[in-house]
Amino acid sequence: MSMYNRRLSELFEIATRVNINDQSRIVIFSDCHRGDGSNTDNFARNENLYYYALKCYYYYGYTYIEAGDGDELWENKRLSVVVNAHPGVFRLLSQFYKSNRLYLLFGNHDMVKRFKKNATCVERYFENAENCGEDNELDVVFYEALALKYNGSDREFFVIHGNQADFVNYDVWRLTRVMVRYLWRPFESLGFRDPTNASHNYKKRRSVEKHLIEWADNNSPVIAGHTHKPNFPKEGEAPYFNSGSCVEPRGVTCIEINHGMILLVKWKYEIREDGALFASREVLGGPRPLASFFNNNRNDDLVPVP
Ligand SMILES: [Mn+2]
Repeated sequence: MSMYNRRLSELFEIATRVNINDQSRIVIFSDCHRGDGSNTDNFARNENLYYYALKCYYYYGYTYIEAGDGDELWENKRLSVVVNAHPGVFRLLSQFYKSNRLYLLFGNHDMVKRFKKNATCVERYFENAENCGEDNELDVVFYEALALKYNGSDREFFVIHGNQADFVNYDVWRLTRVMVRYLWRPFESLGFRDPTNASHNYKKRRSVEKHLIEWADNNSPVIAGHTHKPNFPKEGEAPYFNSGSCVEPRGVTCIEINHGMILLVKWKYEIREDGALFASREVLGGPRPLASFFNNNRNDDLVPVP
């Protein structure tokens, strides 16, 4: 068993359980990389699209799950810079939070959220208030892993960022952050690609995907991000889903769970005859019933022989 396999299993054990059923509506985004609004902020070009999509999900009663790398805190040392650059988005996120429909996971680019003093207070995270309240009940919790427990059974979808299957972005993430911040950034502006980045480096991405797929094949369905490559498993493939990202030039992708079905969706701009732009939602994968991903009774193999 590989190191990654063991680590994923350990995280699955301790993951926060979230009950879902056939009435649940959930949307999973990842890798928004919300930045400072400058021209290095790749989220900025999709901000309106993302904002509109979120407004729809909020209106229709969805719970928002962010599977890591929501904020770009390698390029930006201060979260307040990010909050100030996208106030509308954070206002909307705080509405999800206030109606108990928000789960935020941290990834490698916002790993600092793991440490309490950085960004736990609601005011600081959503509104960038100078004075953070002392009331602990208002703290935003950042998770590393969730398990969506379907209909109270042991059928669970494992939600993680995915960097846990990526050595340079988990085991030595601080070192990688230093390299990216101070070494690669200047090269990047000359057109070089950061070699530690799973979304730029094809081989690296394949290796991360391989570990996640392997785990999903032997354990439970996985919903991850990190690679920026959206994925919806085809019939007969291991149940590995990827929500993609919000930093591609042409739209944002996400995973929807709606009344017992799961879909991969893309929000993008289209143009009408009269030249008006509009936001459209395209289904890239599914819908397929959640239950169909457990049909082969994977867990039966694990029953000990008496
Ligand atoms: Mn990542």
